[in-house]
Amino acid sequence: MAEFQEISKLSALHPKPAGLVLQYGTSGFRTNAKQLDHIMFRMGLLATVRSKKTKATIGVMVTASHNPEEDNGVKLVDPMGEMVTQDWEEHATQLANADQEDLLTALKNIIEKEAINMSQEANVFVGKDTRSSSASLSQAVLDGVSALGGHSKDYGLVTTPQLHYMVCCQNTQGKYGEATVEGYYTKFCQAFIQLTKNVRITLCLFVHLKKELQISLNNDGSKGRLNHQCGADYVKVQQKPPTGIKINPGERCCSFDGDADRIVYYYTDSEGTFHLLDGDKMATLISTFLKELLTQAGLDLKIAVVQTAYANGSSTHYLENTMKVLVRCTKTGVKHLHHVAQEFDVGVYFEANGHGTVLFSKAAEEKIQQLAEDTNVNDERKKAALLLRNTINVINQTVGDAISDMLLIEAILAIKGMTIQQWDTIYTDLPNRQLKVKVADRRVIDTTDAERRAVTPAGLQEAIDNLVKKYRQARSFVRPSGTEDVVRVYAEADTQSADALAHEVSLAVYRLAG
Ligand code: NG1
Ligand code: ZN
Repeated sequence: MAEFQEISKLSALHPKPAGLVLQYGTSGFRTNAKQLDHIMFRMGLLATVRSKKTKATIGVMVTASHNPEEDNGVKLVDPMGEMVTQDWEEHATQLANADQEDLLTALKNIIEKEAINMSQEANVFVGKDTRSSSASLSQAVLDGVSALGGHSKDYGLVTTPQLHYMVCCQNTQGKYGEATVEGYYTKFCQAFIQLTKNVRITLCLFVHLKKELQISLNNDGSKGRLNHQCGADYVKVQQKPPTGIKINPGERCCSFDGDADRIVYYYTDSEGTFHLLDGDKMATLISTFLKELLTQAGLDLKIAVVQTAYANGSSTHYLENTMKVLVRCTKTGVKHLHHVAQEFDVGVYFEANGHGTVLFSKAAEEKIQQLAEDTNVNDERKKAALLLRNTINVINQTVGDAISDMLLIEAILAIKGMTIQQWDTIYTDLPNRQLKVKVADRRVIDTTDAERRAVTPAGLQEAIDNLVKKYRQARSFVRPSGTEDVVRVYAEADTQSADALAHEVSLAVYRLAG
């Protein structure tokens, strides 16, 4: 077939370095940008085939998120804006690792296995981050799409959540919004104005809310290296503000990661102490707000918070025991959280590192909508239903989105008349520490119970249990990272002795898995 000839010709321009093996992990392919040209071309091919299979538009995002500037990566976005399925992750790995001369065979295998109708039209949306390598790498994706005769739309510089949003809008015939960057900003900004406008009407007697949302931008990609001593990951892991940013006491700050799907808040107090408000604090604020509104609206909808093992123990304790909210723990990686959140009417999910959003079931959205339009309900119920409806509109339900999360948090703080300090004191984080350990093969560590216990190597879990016993309110676990060649160690305890516990557990990892 003509398209296969085109692939042979074009793939020679994107050759695979001999011996390179990469795996489609929790966040797609991610490694040094120099090794990715052939991967991008091949993901262009795969996205085209996926589009033919689903008869829908597929997204390809070129980014390495929070990784250093010299890395890059690629992720595929499925029709409703969700991550691709497990089977297709495996196809991606197969295609990526096929030797140059076996590429066509590998592609044909996928086409056959999935019974793809090759005459079906294909559409692929492509986006990229601000890394210097992203321009040529996204061009390689576009080459892959055109090699198979697919149509592509290059959105250029966009955030990951914007691309997810665009794909979802396109495949729902505009029901979710308009599939343009302008459409994205219009939708979420209008929802924010609507949400806070209602507040002004009801609370203007008590609180002076006549303020616009004033934002001052730093490290916006116009200069400096992406994520270098800044960004959500830096702030969260280092537990300090980005280098070179002047923060006045009590000033509300937030940091996004390299592709703006993560956000963390922070401030420094009058003594100069740094305070971080991470994904757990956001999940708590948002779920409390939603639970109160659901109660006021008299809506019997099941709300749950989905976390990972990295969630601070204090947050879980507060949610379960004070807020009486159902909490579920899953494996690391947004797709796991997303799936569990879909089981509830209202599923609030956040990774501690600030990646998260809220999902509303179709039934929940309908009930809220009906109540908001019902003329026979009392004012309190109606007001709550309207707030809920506007809250839904400000949330990007396709994926965790730093911009949309920021607007939601800002709206909630404004509605509740809360300062960042008051939000921070809802519960106190247990001191904690994350460390990375380099071992020969991190896959020797296998885990269970949502990654909270190590099954292999023998003796490791027992060693961790014995170390944890020496500390109060302590917890520690280890797992192989899905995005870096390291083992991650997490520890928390009642004091900053969590640092010592993390260190001791790291030594046990060296000893037993090194
Ligand atoms: P790994 O490298 O598997 O720990 C990291 C984050 C995840 C997730 C992915 C994707 C931590 C501890 N892990 O995964 O939460 O965000 O990157 O970007 O923050
Ligand atoms: Zn990211």
